[in-house]
Amino acid sequence: MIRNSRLILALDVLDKERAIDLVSVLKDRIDYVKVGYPLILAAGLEVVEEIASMAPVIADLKIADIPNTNTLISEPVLAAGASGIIAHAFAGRDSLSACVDAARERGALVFAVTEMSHPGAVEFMAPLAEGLARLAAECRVDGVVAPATRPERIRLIRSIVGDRAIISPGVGAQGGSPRAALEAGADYLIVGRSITDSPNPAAVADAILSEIR
Ligand code: O7M
Repeated sequence: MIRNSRLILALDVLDKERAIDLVSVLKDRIDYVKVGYPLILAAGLEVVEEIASMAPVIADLKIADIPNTNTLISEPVLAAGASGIIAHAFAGRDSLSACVDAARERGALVFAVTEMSHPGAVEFMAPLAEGLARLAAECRVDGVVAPATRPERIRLIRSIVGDRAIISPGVGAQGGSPRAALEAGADYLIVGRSITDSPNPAAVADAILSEIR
């Protein structure tokens, strides 16, 4: 993985021109752009191709279906130029492996979600997170998603996934601290609204970068 800034921009905006403007301004400050359902549904899959021509894209479709459907979801988004895809681990070994296989065929990265960052994740995901992280490692994913809102959980998941990457959402708008997430073992911070909703996205990105340097 590219590792310069350790920032992944969550590009959850609905307007394609705004999305492209944000990437133009921010591309030298981030390692990847994470594009998910909001922008892809609003602007079409072509938006992945367009953004991928400016910065590496991780497609966040949180893929969680049967293996055959997972393959059918993964392939077009990889063909559109995504450098990585994100799948849920909870759908099980065969489903996650289908995403790993699709990514490998394209030389792309694959990440598995373990425990999510929002409060509701403690209801069902947290009790399963260690098993999900173990499964992700066994399926040879490149990395896992773990919550910056609960740095102690990043620490636990790090102890399971070894040197696989941990990408961590939940800083800023969801209340997590960039520095605490990295100190707990995250490799990358996924940051959306605190940058994209700001009147000065570059200044916010720069402030986060200086906090974590
Ligand atoms: O910084 P925010 O809160 O505006 O955006 C965070 C982004 O990370 C947004 O795109 C979420 O969908 C995503 N995310 C979480 O917030 N929590 C999770 O547990 C997982 C993700 C994610 O990216 O999963 C792959």
